[in-house]
Amino acid sequence: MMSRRNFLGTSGLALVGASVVSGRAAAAGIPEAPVMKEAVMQPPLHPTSGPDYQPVVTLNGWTLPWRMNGEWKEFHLVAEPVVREFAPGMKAHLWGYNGQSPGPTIEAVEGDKVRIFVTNKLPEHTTIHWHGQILPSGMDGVGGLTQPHIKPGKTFVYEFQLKKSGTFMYHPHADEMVQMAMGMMGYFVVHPRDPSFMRVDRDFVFLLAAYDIEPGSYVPKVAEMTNFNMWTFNSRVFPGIDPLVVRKNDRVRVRVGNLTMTNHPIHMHGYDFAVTCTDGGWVPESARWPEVTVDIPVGAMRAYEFDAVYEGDWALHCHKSHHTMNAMGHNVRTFIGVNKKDVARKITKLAPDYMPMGSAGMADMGEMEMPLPENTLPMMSGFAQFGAVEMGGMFTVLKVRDGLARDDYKDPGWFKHPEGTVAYEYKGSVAEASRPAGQATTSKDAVEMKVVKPGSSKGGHGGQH
Ligand SMILES: [Cu+2]
Repeated sequence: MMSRRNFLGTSGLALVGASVVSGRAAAAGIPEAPVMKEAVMQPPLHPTSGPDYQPVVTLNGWTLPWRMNGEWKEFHLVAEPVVREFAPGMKAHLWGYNGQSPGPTIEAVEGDKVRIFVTNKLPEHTTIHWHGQILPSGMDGVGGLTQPHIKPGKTFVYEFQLKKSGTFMYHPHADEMVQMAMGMMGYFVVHPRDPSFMRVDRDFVFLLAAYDIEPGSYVPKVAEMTNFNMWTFNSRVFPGIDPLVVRKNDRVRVRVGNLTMTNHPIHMHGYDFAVTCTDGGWVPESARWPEVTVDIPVGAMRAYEFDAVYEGDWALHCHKSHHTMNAMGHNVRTFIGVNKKDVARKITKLAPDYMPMGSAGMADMGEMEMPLPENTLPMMSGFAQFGAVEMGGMFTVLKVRDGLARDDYKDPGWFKHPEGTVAYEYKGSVAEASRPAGQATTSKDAVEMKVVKPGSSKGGHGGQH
């Protein structure tokens, strides 16, 4: 009957020990609020009563256990400061729910009566808005407009019946700019009452969130509007994001919600797919069209589906190339085609370890391990079976494998490509293409970079813009 036991009951399938869940003493009449300490994907939480459904899995996250109290399904969220690891090597001091940011995913069934206790352990007031839910106006969670704010130390109760199935989100509607920049958000998935409606075999959820955290610091700059340096899936960055592990021939759904301040074109390799659900509801079959990239507008959710018929390691990422980078400055100069030999000779006299970089592009940064300031991540990192992946931020891998067990989400390692199916080097001779006389094409014609005295009018390439 207690939520904790439901949760531990799945531990046979657990990817990590149940010890990461620590219960709290339940106050009289209030269900306990389980807490997650680690950013590791927990196994799907199958229903133990009510209609059957295929539970979702939350990338680097978990589902909030509940208890039944009469005809009410009761949950307990605690808004509080949390520490979230973005990837090994970097931790952020955020605000979230029940020990993590994003908060735990809430799952329930169409028609359920839900009672959600919200305890505020933040230093300022908060509320929770249930994005996309059809509910009484007074349960909509807009501080000042539909309810008094929840003061620090207080607990409020939200009660409503779930009118429709679909994919919804939750987040504060109080000091919103600060509280969402600090990571307060979560998913609210409502499963159809008819278990066969829109049934899939694997159902992944994650939220897009962006942070601006200066290298060497821990707290996001909450006033930042555009210039973020950490682009995350569920407040994790590559290579810290879970892969989406899928059994060959499974029907798969991926639900992506955007609570950042810009749109994200989410692109998945290897498949075409169709958007089957938005935060407004299910998309009728006659209104779907094929896509390989789905743009997720700000404050919206898109769920897409496909049959996992093609085995392999398939990249899944935001197509804005700056969003697949970790901490970087955007005023880095372009040195492509610049010959730094003269400049390097002079600098190494003063700093023997100096490495000139960027003359041929920036790929060398993905392979080199340079010392970093405390608590930040390299701009691009991550290695796979063929070398450096040169990615960061909003990037992960869909891994489709034959013969997995039903609820097996363990990382299967890198794909073993069938012989003769990997791009290979041509070993024959390559003839020079003929070009018109006098057309400069190669690096021997590159611009020479010169060291000039400060203040010299011939600033050239070293000058300020
Ligand atoms: Cu993006």
